Amino acid sequence: MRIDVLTIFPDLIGVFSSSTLIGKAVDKGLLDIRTHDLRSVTLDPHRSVDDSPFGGGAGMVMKPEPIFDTVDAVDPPRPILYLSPAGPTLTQQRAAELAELDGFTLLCGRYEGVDERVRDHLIDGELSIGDYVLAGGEVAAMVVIEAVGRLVPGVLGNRESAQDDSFSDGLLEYPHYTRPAEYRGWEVPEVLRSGDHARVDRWRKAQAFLRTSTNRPELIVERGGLTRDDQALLDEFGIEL
Ligand code: JF5
Repeated sequence: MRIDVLTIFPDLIGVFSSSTLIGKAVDKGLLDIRTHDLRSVTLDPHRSVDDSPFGGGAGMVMKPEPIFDTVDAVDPPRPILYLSPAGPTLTQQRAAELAELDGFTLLCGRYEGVDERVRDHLIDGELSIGDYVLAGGEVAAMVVIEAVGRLVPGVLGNRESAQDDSFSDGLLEYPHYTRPAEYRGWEVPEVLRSGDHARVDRWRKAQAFLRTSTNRPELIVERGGLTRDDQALLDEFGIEL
């Protein structure tokens, strides 16, 4: 999968793309991440990528020319997605859809954002990572690359399969424990040490329901509520939602 990133801070994306999970996937040839410095196509002595807004007001706006010229020069993979809090929010579902593509491009804004003609005539869509404002799109781009990249076949090892993730069945993750079996007097639940794998699976599912109901009740509603089987599972472990 090829992911191109258009940014005025290519080094930020570069360090991320060569580190940890994503860096290993790049080394294995599974991901091809190409960053393009929007300043490198500027011709003026100051290498300007921004200018003051028509109509006045605070802040600066990203000029259209460096963005259009970079796209013309590079012909990056489509869709071109502009990272902005005004876009539809990235979800696990959307990440999975992006992971099916051969590639896509992320445009990182700074300042007050891009000239509207970039929105109207260049990009294919917008993408938000949540309802808060960042100083620029680069951190959001890294979030998208990591969320999508780890779903590309081969990026995660068998040890860390994406199948078991939170959200893969619309529920939050069940609690995890490792050794020691007792730490500072706090014991690992007996069921996890029982060797009864079917009961372990049922306990984990019940715990996932409990955690989801407590922290994110709307996710239970979105699943269509509890089935009779779900309720029986909760009853088995004496859990009341
Ligand atoms: C950005 C102008 C874009 O702040 C964000 C963002 C928040 N959620 N998702 C993305 O993007 C950066 C900053 C300034 C446009």
